[in-house]
Amino acid sequence: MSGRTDGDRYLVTDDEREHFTEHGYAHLHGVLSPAEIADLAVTYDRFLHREIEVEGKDYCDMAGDYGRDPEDFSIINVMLPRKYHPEWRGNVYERRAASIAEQLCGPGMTLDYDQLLAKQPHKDDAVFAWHQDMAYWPDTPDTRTATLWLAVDDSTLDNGCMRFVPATNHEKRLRPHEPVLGGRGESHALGTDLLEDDAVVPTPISSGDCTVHNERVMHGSGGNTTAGRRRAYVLAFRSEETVRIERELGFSHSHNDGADVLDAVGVVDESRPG
Ligand SMILES: O=C(O)CCC(=O)C(=O)O
Repeated sequence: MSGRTDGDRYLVTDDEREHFTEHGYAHLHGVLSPAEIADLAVTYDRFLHREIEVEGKDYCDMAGDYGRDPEDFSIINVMLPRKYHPEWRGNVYERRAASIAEQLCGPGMTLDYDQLLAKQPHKDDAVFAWHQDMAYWPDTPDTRTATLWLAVDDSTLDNGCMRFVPATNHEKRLRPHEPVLGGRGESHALGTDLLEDDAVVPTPISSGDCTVHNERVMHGSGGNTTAGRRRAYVLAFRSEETVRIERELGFSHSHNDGADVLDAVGVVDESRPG
C-alpha cells in the first residue's frame, strides 16, 4: 500500500464522496504514481504522433472543425483509445478508476468510454466550452456517472485546467446546449452559456491526480497559453444498464457514430427534464 492506493484500489475519503455528491465533482490526489504516469505517457504520445492508427473522426480537434489540418489542432482528441490499442485494456488507471467509480456511485458501474484530450502549446483557442455531459448523451433511466479526468501533465490555470460550476448537478433541467461550431457534422463540441450567478471554480491539479465529475455538473476549460502541453486521459464509468441501452441505440461515443444516431437518440433536446 502506498499513500491512498492499495494495489488496484484507490481509497476515496468520506469528504471526497460528500464533495462529489454535493458539488458534482471532486479532486482526488495521487491516483497514479510518477512511474505509472510515465509508463502510460509512452503509449499516450504514440497516439498523439499518430503511430497508433485511429479511425476517421476519432482523431480530431475538439476546438476546431473536422476539416482542420492535424498540424493546426489545438485540442487533440483521441476517442476510444482502448478500441484502437487493445493492449491498454485493464491498465492500472482503468483498474483504480473502476474502484473509484464504485465507491462514488455504488455497484454495477462499468467503463463506457475512454478519451485522450491534449491541449497543444501556445493555443489560446484550446477552450472547452461550458457544458453538461448529459447534453451529449441519450437519456436513460439510471444516469449515474463517474468521469475520471487524469492529469498526465500538471494541469494549471495557464494551460487550461478543468473549471466547474459547483452544484449545477442539482438543477431541475439540463441547460440548453448548442453546437459550438456549425452543426454536429462539422464538429462535435456542444456549449451552453454561463449565467450571471454561476460561480466558477478553476481546479488545477498535479500530474497523477484526477478530478472526477458526474453527468450533470457544468464544466469547461480555458486555452493553453504556456509552452507545454496539457495532456489528460478520461475514463467515464456509467451503469451497466445505461451502457447496454446506449449500444442498442448504436451510440458508442465514437465520433464516427454519425449524425443519424445522434438525431435518433435525441441528443441536444432542450426540453429534457433533470
Ligand atoms: O479536458 C477538458 O478540458 C474538458 C474535458 C471534459 O469536458 C470532460 O471530460 O467531460
